[in-house]
Amino acid sequence: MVTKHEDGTVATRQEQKLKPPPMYQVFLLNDDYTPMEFVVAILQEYFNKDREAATQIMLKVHRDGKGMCGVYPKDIASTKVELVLTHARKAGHPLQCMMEEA
Ligand code: TYC
Repeated sequence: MVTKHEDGTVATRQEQKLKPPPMYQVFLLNDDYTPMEFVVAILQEYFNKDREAATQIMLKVHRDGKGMCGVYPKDIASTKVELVLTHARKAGHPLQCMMEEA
């Protein structure tokens, strides 16, 4: 952008063209072995869901194969996926967690 002042001076400024950062949806995937109670605890601990909301999401994943846990900027989504996978493996469960650009 170019601004001409009355005294003849000229000011330039870079156009405001920055887009908001892309957001990422984090999903849990169903499997036959991870206990329902473990999935509910994961949703409460890492995705700030209360017990009611966590149970609804867990049941949706159980029924439909996949369910959304939250939407975050890339680095936060990626950290949550890593934390969930680490927690699940340490507990000996095959729970899968993934992210997708929203
Ligand atoms: N299907 C699992 C069971 O019957 C429960 C489960 C729900 C597992 C959600 C993973 O992301 C998941 N114990």
